[in-house]
Amino acid sequence: MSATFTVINPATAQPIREIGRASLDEVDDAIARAVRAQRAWAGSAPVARADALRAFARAVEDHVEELAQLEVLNSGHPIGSARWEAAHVAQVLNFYAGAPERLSGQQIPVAGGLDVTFHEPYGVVGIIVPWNFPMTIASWGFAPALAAGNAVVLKPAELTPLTALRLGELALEAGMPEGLFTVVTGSGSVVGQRFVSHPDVRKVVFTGSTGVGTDVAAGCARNLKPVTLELGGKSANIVFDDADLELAAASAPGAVFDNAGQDCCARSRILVQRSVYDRFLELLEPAVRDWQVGDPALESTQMGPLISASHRSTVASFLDGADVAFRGSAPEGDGFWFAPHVVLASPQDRLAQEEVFGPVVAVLPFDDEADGIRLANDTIYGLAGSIWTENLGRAVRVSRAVKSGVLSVNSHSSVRYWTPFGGMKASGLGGELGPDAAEHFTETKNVFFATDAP
Ligand code: TXE
Repeated sequence: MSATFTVINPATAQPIREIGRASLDEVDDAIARAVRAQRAWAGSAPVARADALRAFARAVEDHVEELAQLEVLNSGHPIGSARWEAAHVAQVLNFYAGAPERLSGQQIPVAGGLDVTFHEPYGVVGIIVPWNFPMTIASWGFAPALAAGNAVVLKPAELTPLTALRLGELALEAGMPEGLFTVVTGSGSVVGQRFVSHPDVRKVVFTGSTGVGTDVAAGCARNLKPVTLELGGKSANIVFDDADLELAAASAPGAVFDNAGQDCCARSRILVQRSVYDRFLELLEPAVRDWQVGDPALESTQMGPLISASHRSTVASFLDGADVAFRGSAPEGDGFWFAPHVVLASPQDRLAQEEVFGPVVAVLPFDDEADGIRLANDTIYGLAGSIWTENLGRAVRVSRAVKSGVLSVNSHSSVRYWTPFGGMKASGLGGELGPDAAEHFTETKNVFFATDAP
């Protein structure tokens, strides 16, 4: 096996850099250093950990432009999105910097003594990150894990390691202890699997495909190791006939074509009530044609290329035999470009069931509220979704009935780090973000102190 892999710019198909492929021994070394660093970190004063995380956040803030430019180069994200992502990492760090001083246990009334609980860190946490949002998804794991007193070993995706590597450097530059947060590059089968099998990694956080996530969970089960899974999605954008159709249609492209559809929350099925189906498609067409696909370095660009040539082939395969209603545009030439497509589909079509992870949206009609809910729930996934209606009662009923972890009414809300995020069904296990995420990186210890005189 080669000791390096080549990172490619997806907008030009040109190589950018060679990155080391860690061996098993190198992974084990990083874990051993993490074990040592964690002991000192967990033993330090809560305020010291809070200050260290705030210093890390400031270092990220000071390098937002550099991180954003790296993401444009490595992932083809439009510069506006990439700046948002880099700033988001700093915000996530700042938010969880409050956690060390707030991880309070309980005092539980008992006879003959005092009973208290402690939130003990796991020790070393292994975080496995996909290529679609390299910085943000990494931070959702490492910020609360560090805040709770753990050390972190982080494996970025082979395709997109550059921002994670830079974040690892910035942590050290900001004064975080050596070994506490280590970015280990390499393959999933070596580095990722070692996080699963190594006895000193006490929790794993995995974001990626449902297939690999299931294997990771099975491996963690064999080692009795807790695991958080953020997996695929086939989220529904449900448009009722009483909705503000203009707004629903104007916002629909952003909800699925953002990041070229390579978003676990992409609203990749638009379910439209039959009575407004034709009108909605009329309104959607100009919005899709106006969607700006091109050079990610330009401020005006809304969508860049797909991540790789092989991923482009996978996305293209979904269009075999599909009924394309209309499409947007994309540049010609080098780079892994793919135009946005709107496809008319039936509920059992592959396009209506499987995650495309590209700029292809399936539109399906439904008859009434019950039919819309049935269709929304008619996939193995349950991550996100949007509901468009002016009827308050319906908004409440439908948002309770759709089996998804993150829903939005009359908008397509993006992730807010201070609110919980996580999927149901095949979209995941356990949650991330929100007020309780640091606690997810601890286990509760209960201690009884006898007070009765002997
Ligand atoms: O994901 P993988 P890939 C979906 C999406 C996409 C498909 C494939 O449909 O087209 O998955 O993407 C590491 N043990 N999503 O191939 O393979 C791997 O190195 C431990 C949806 O990138 O799941 C990478 O760091 N780790 C999703 C990470 O797991 C292993 C986001 C994800 O890789 C491993 C990404 C193993 N055996 C892809 N094999 C979403 N919905 O957000 C691989 N890895």
